[in-house]
Amino acid sequence: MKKRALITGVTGQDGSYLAEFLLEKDYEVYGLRRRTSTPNYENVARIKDRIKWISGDLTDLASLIEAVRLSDPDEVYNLAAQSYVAASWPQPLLTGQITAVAVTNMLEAVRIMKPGCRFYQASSSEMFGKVQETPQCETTPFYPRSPYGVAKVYGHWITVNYRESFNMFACSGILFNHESPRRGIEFVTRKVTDAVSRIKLGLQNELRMGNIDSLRDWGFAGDYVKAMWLMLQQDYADDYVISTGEMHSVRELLEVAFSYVGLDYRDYVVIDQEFVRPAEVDLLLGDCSKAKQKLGWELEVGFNELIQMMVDQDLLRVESELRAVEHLKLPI
Ligand code: NDP
Ligand code: GDR
Repeated sequence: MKKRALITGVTGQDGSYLAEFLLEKDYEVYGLRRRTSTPNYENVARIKDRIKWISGDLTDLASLIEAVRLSDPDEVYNLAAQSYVAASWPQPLLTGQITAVAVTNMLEAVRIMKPGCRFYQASSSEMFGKVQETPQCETTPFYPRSPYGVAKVYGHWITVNYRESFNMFACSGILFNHESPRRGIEFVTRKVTDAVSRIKLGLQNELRMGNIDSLRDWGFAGDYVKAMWLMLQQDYADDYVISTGEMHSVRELLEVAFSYVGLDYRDYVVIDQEFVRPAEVDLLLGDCSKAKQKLGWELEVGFNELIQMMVDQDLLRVESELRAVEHLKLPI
């Protein structure tokens, strides 16, 4: 019998990598997708036909109950969220509904329909916010600095609470920033690698940025989804920090990305208050020794390699967009 997994947020960065990983492991993969006027399958294009699609929204409990009934899953990965920190100030209530309260919807759907199923909650290093110690590990107190961070703290504790109240196999992965060529274009790594490609190809001549002194622990999304799966293969449900244990500033990110194509970021970057946040998380650095020890998890892609991979992919994409535009200009 094939194992069955239900993934929420499957069209996002992590969902797409996780779906590929589970399909390789011969899982039947069910993907929850919210209805939109123009569906976007870009991240899952290569595996779209191998995913069993279920329509639903994290804020609609009835649709989640139906999703669990239809998929009858062995494992549920709850990755859906309003995940962009900067958007959580202008949309704090929406962020609270999707990123916080809707975690209870998903847990309730599982508790009602399939309480024996294993559950993964996508928690975040943003919960550490104004960090109380460095590096941050599973026991570091939370001090969130954005409506998004506050929402994730709720999602984290409700997952722990369902584990303790109903004896559910519910795990919370406290993942530090992880990136890839599939990262949403607004997030800082992708914003930079996309801009570097456009500047290199003569389509853009400046890059407007917020606080370039903040420090992050950036890893590769493809490595991080393996940790999600490993958490659900253990004998006991638990919570784990997943990180690289290395910290780099946004400024270093700019240096690596621009110098990779032979440019100096100082010639192009303009600081713009529009991208400075009302409250900042100055630094994040994870200690993932528990995951290494108990899950045997290891990362494969380092910081420079990650950023260069993203620049390479953006260059290819922007070049092919350019070719398409040139093609359209040809006389017919
Ligand atoms: P993305 O923003 O790329 O993906 C979010 C996904 O959630 C999308 O598929 C989106 O669908 C879906 N979604 C949003 N709202 C709803 C809703 N109301 N109902 C159903 N689906 C919805 O996020 P990532 O892949 O980067 O992150 C995955 C999870 O991990 C998120 O919960 C994020 O907060 C968390 N996280 C991410 C980290 C990172 O560095 N990437 C670090 C730590 C935690 P649509 O395509 O329609 O927009
Ligand atoms: P983050 O990621 O907030 O850490 O949340 P993001 O890439 O948006 O920001 C990282 C840091 O870069 C600084 N920054 C800018 N950020 C953006 N987006 N745009 C800019 O122009 C810019 N200039 C400077 C930010 O201020 C910040 O310090 C990500 C998300 O994936 C969350 O869902 C996840 O939970 C956390 O990582 C861990």
